[in-house]
Amino acid sequence: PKVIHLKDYQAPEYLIDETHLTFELYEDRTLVHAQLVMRRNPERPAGKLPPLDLHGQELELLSIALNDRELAAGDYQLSEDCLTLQPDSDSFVIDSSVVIHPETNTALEGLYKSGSMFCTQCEAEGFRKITYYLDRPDVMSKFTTTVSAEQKAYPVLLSNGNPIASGSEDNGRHWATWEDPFKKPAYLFALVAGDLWAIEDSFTTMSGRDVALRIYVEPENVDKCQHAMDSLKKSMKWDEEAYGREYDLDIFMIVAVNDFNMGAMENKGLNIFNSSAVLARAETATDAAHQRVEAIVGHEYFHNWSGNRVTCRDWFQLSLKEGFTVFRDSQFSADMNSATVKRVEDVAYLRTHQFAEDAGPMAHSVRPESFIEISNFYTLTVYEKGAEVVRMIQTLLGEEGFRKGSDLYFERHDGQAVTVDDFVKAMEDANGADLTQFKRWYSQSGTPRLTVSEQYDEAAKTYSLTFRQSCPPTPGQPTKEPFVIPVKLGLLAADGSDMPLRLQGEPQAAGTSRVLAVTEAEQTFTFVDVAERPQPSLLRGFSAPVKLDYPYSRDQLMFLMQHDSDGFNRWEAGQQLSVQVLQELIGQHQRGEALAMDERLISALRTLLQNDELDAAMVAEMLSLPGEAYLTEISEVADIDAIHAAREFARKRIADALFEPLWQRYQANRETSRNTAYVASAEHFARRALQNIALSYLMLSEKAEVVAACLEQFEQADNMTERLTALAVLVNSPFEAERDKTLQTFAEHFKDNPLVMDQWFSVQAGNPLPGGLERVQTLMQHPAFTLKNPNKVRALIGAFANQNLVNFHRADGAGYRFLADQVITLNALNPQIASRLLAPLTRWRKYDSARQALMKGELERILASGELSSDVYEVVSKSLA
Ligand code: HT7
Ligand code: ZN
Repeated sequence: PKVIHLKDYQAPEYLIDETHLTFELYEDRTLVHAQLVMRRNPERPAGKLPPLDLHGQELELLSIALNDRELAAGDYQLSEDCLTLQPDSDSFVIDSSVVIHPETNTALEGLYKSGSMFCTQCEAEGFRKITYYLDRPDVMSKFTTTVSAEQKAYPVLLSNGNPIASGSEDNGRHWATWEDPFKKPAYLFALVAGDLWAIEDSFTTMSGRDVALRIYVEPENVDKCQHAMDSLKKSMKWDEEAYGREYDLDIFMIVAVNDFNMGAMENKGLNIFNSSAVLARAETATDAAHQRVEAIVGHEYFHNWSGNRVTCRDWFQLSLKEGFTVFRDSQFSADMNSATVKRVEDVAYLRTHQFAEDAGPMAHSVRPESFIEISNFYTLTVYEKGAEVVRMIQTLLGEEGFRKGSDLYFERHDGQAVTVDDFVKAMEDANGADLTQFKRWYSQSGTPRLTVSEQYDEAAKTYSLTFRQSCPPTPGQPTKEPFVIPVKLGLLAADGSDMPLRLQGEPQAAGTSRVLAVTEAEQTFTFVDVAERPQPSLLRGFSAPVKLDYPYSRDQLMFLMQHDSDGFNRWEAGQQLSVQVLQELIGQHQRGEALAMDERLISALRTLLQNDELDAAMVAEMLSLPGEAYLTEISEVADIDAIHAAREFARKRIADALFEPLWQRYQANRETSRNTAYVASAEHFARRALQNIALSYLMLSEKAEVVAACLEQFEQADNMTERLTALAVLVNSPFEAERDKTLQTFAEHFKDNPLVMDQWFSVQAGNPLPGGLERVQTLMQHPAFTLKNPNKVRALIGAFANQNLVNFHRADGAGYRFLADQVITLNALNPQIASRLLAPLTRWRKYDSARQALMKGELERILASGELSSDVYEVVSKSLA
């Protein structure tokens, strides 16, 4: 397979000014006619006309013409992924007709069928499976699209832009033409045809234009779209207020499809969504699902500027749109809900999953240098770390400076395909800043470690913090240069108040929380006028994606948990305390000692539970112990069984010691839930989060009154958040009869709702009790399961391999063998899903030598299993290198 390098980038030889497409959709084939109005790229060297290489894959060519002259077989060359011909003038028109087969397309890339509807997914390189084209993001064209299909089965025909004409034919077919006035790359093309219903609304933009809003779904889902519509309107308003960005077409459409490889796609004016990212109502979707819908609707909408109006020059620049847009959607979610809870969730996710990626064989920089298959680079590094990099730019420039930079970026590059350098340059130019060294965050992979030591001089009243940064080697990058690390910090006095901060050389104190830019491998900052020895609160709000190393004692952490004025760092202190306590338990388990837990963790949690004034959502977050995956990530060699035993022991100790306050908070909150209709808002999410984590602890007591309360919640709740938690805690409990009954009742009730059945699969896939693999194998035979639907694969197999660590890492390797078997099957059906699914096997270096051998053995078996897709080949071969 071919490796593509960023250093080899060249601008295209030809441009496509206009693209006119006609689709004739039939049940057994689709005909695609494309007319491309092309010209030579004036930015390329003049001289002899170079050959034109059009991308194309899995296309059956019917005809091709150059300037109306039909070409014969000898006039062009065809290979597996390219059609080459020789233009004879600077401007010309290409007409082609091809046959494609959406009805057998299980890869869900290009044009495919999801149930009875036709839909597309063209990012990153799916358009070449639709027609011969320059399928690269720096070729931007104006599209006109006509779709024709049988009227009865496909009453709704959609594409990008505005509808300009439609009509019926006398053979039972009809057609519609759409015109998109904005130039766009092919990856933003979309087409949908189906029997769909829509909910409609409208939005008046800041300049007073009315935009029609439509969400299209299958008829049975039309009652589950209101939350997405509300989220869309909030997103449109927020982008005007926060970034000054106004929507530009007369219509904005979202279509929900059941079969989709990712969450959603920002096609111009016609977003296509995984139904799991659109449909949400109290009875069928949890609070987390409601928040996910809001975030993804926002994310895709925000792409209209950060991605569509200003797009990427090439796929190495993917984070230009994805990192920036994730940052924008995180700001949006923070503004719509609790900002601290959002930050806590994002950081916990980043540290568990992106840090693991950065330490593994697929580690790459935010702007990768090379790839074999671009689909493999829609990663946590490009998305989440990319968003952290943008956040650091904002931290360094300040909110106002950042907004000046984003305004300049959008204004300067509207209608262009640009690079990460252009983004940073706009930030620099708008602020007179120099971000040259900062840009190492885009080119160096790996997670930096920041080690901090302190020195207090009582006589001089000075306090010095010394920062040492290093970054471990990653594939292809044995050594690293120092990063610019913004460290937001405060110093706490013994009474818990924030001290004024004055650095040596400064005329006066400036605030009580400030950002230091650490730029050298080792650097000391000295504060003066420090009246007493302070407790440092470091990296407030997680101001940089680094591993912070500071020797906090448990008493210091308890102090920070109570007093830090930074909400994020209060949570962080609790997490660090829990990590210390859990690591001690893990050690005891490994040495075969009786487990004994440091009771200070319990007293800290008791204080939290007894304080009614605290935000319930934060209390819920602080009651949640670090997950097994995070404990794995921070272990040198992860001992899954010890991690699981230690964590379960701690949970049981907390449950026993805090039974009373947990029971009291549970009952009070459940009472409110009983008396309040479901509302999808931050305050109600918070109450239910606390109620549900309390229930999960209380069930460990195995008391009859708790089981009864759990069953009451399962049976009486008016919403999925409460019902699913009750089901999950029963599934993970020893109460077999209740477990089987509730599982059965749930499945009977929701058998016709695929998204709810996904949750039913996930709850069981994550059950850590022995026999997990056999349960998953049995569930694969369930009529609601199919390997052809990515949501089902993620819900059952993905949840098993990523969340059920004790069962997946079974010592006999059966979990690994099972996963490898699924990857081999999926490789032929859906390569993108296959390659994502195999990620847990790539982390083999984290485990003991016996497990390492078993995991590597399965990777080798995949490699030898026959013809591999480029997706699977790249991940497997890099993991074994
Ligand atoms: N920009 C979208 C990426 C995407 C995608 C990429 C590869 C294969 C399938 C895909 N579906 C969507 C989604 C986003 O980040 O907004
Ligand atoms: Zn995106």
